[in-house]
Amino acid sequence: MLATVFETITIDPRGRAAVITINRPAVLNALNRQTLVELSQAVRGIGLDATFGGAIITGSGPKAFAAGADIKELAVMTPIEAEALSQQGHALMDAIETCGKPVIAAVNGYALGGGCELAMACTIRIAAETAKFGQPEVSLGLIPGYGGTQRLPRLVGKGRALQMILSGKAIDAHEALRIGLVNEVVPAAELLDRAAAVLELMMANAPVALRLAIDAVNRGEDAGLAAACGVEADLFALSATTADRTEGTAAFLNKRKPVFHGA
Ligand code: CO8
Repeated sequence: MLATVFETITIDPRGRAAVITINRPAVLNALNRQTLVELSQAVRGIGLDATFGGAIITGSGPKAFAAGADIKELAVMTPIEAEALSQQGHALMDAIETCGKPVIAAVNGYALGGGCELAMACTIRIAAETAKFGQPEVSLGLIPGYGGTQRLPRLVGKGRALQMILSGKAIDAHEALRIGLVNEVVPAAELLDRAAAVLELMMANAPVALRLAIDAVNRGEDAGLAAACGVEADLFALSATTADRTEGTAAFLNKRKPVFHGA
């Protein structure tokens, strides 16, 4: 189990899921340096902890998932500090993408700037009807710095991404669904239950296969088709070495439920 004590986030087990809640409601869960560090530690810890099969990231309070990087810090940073902070944010997003387990963003309100970038680094996004998404950095004289200029076009296409990034205007949850920024929109009261149910469906499958499938999608994303299919073939071969493959195929052929051990 994760033993670390956190100040800006909480972690609550919910079955095999770890629910990570960003807990700075007075500033709409703005992501300061400490929050980035704590989220990174939490995600890495969950990735290595066999008691957890996946995670949900959400925000405390009814208003915000995360209203961006903490503007108090952005107001005074030097360019060198800005680069370090940007790299720290990238390290967090990378930790989420490579933790080997599904991580669902349960977006309960504002997901702006770094908050939108955090949601985009998650495996999938489920939004409350009240959620809002945006990259308002240009209104502050900045540009997105936690991967937004790269992940947003990959998710919604270049034109829509540039419209959001250059206008700085937020879109609502239904528009986010329409353009492919989120996977589902649900009533706010049902958000956590729905995220947990979707994660449960994923976690019922073979853990190593989940890890390899996430890896195949992420590593193939920027490669040409032939190279990406090469990555897939290698990881497919790796999946064929697992006890879970033996169990999963035997269970199907014997018309019973598989019991996976993640090996
Ligand atoms: N940082 C710090 N404090 C914040 C932030 C933030 N991002 N967002 C809200 N707060 C604070 C407010 O200052 C306010 O504090 P106080 O009560 O002390 O005045 C409190 O939270 C409540 O906020 P509001 O009163 O403004 O609440 P409203 O309901 O009126 O408005 C909004 C909600 C629309 C979300 C509004 O708060 C807002 O526009 N927030 C800023 C959104 C924004 O611009 N986010 C992008 C930040 S830039 C960024 O994320 C860059 C990421 C990459 C960084 C790379 C590092 C180098």
